[in-house]
Amino acid sequence: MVKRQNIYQDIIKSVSTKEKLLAVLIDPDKFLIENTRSFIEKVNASIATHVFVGGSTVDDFATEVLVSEIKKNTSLPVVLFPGDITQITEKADAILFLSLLSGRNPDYLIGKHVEAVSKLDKTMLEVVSTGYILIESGKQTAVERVTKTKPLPRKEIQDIINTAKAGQLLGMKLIYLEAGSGAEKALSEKIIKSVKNELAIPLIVGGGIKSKAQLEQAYKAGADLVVIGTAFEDDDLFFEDLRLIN
Ligand code: 1GP
Repeated sequence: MVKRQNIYQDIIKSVSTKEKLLAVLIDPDKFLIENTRSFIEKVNASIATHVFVGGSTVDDFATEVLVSEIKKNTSLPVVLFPGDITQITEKADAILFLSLLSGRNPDYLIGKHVEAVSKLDKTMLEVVSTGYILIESGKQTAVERVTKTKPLPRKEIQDIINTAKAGQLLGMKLIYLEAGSGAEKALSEKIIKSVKNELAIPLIVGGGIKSKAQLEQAYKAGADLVVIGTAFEDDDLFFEDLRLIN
């Protein structure tokens, strides 16, 4: 099986040429498989550069079935954003190997990663080590509930910066600042800018982004890749705002 193994390098290249990236996040738990084709057609016609697949709680095999369907309909890279090891499937191109740096639950810092190794060894997935940082966003999010961890307070900017830098010093390849799916408040420009200024590795930002204006604000503040899920689930017309021009 020949697989793309350059997804991370492509992100690095985009950062150096200042090309901004957008991932559409599909949660297998909330998505009807029969809608895949029409949904992915809209993704293909938009400025999206990646499809992320994952959720906090997903039925076994739902991810594999969905990823296979997505791959049939797009040439965009499909990246796993797993809430659990049951969501690992070789049908995708890459996996964000997420360590929840904002929390102090050893399972989500290293435990599940050890469990994942024998599964990953059987795949050709590109594994991208990612420091995942959950930031308080107005209400409890699924990540908080499932991982039984507390998000970092929004006001503790230095703590957020230090957490991201610790991830970088540990050799992680990406930092993902997360407000949580369906967050009431997306991350502020100040948080994104402060972290970006101190980081040498690419910065992913997600959670609660519902408009083109918010997307542009996140890019302007320094996000290299933005992840949007709920806004596409709630409003198909949102794709119209993000159509590829040309
Ligand atoms: C969630 O960051 C992603 O993990 C996307 O969040 O669903 O709020 O767009 P939304």
